Amino acid sequence: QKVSVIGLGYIGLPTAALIARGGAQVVGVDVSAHVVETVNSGRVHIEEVDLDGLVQGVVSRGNLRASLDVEPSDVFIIAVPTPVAEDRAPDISYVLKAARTVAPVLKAGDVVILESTSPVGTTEAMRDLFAQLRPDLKMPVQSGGAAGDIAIAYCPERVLPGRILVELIDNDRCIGGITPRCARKALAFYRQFVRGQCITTTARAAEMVKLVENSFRDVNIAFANELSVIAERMDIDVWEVIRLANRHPRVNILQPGPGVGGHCIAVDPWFIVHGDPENARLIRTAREVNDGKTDHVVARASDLIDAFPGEAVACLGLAFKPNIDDFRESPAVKVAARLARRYGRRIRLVEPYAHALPMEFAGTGAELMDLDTALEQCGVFVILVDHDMFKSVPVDERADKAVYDTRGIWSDQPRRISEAPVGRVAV
Ligand code: SAJ
Repeated sequence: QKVSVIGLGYIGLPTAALIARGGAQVVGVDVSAHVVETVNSGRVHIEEVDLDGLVQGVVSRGNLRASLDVEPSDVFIIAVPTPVAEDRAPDISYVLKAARTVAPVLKAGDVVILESTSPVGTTEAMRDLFAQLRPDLKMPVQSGGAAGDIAIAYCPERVLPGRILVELIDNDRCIGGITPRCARKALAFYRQFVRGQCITTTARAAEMVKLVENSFRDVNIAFANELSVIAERMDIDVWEVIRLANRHPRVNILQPGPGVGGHCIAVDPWFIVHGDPENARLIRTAREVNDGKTDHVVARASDLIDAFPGEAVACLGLAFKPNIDDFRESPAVKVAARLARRYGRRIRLVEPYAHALPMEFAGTGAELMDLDTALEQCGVFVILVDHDMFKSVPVDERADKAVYDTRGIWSDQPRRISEAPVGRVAV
């Protein structure tokens, strides 16, 4: 069996490597010559637990190779980006571009699977493009149940960065076929390497499932973020309220923070909103609440910094979530960069996972600093990420600090009275 994976990113490369480990001949296709060269030399261009060893092994055994060009195969997996445009409209141009490169090499019996997070209808759009480019092949059609010469399916991934290789195998998969026969053919393929349950449905439903999963999380985080703003006004500890409310057997509130980051949860809900703007009211509001939380944190942190003029400010954490080195789309970077632009040299960035100053801070005067030095030199602390390293600072080492804690990790922090004439600052 020969499998081509189009797009060697965070999903495509681990997927290609896992299938190759199972013994298939896998070709990873990417538009970047750098990515192709890196993979062909047995190395990786992305950080993911255990991925380097796996890629090195399958490349050296000859099961995985990378190429700039698409070749004839039995199975094609498309895993390319689907960003949102400035106007929040989903951009499926990379999917259609990938489909255009696959079309010329398609033959009867092939299976084409789209894995990219996509707005509802994208798999059908891909089918229509194939039909246009390859009139010699019979395409699967849902109504009437025509079998088609090729099988086309949608199968979203739902892996968590940092656990990708484990979750690719263990997570349940939802496999949506353009027709039931398409779904069955894709199912037979995934069963070879997925240990979780594989459940078939329609392509449209599977597309929606992926969007719904991340929107569900976004809405729930928005609930926690909205609560945190209300509780702050009422001078109540939101984390205590959530902890106590979660003792109810049917309540499970998530954690507030400085906003929602990453490449999925803050993006995918817009695909639903764009699909039905009139009815997707809660989903849109959740996005606005979560983005608004970042603005709120900047304003409140600025109040605190202004209350202690002349003191150095430590921003703890830049990653988009705890204990990882991924800074893309990170609300912590957004907050710290805005503070750095405003307060310049007063801002110190404490991020054990950063080796260099991220470009957002260039020219601001802000600098990277380790935690111990920050504890010695800074009077004001803005906690943006709940890295384990920050959680473990004992209270006696920070009792004299003024703290704005967006993650609720220093719940025993005593309040510090402002020395500035603005009066007492609730921190
Ligand atoms: N966050 C909070 N409070 C919480 C939980 C998360 O503020 O209680 C924030 C995080 O700090 C982070 C953001 O949300 O900034 C997203 O983090 P995450 O851990 O919720 O999710 P991701 O983006 O790493 O991965 C998500 C996962 N989706 C779901 O949990 C529904 C993952 O399974 C998906 O595969 C991934 O999106 C994706 O690629 O779609």
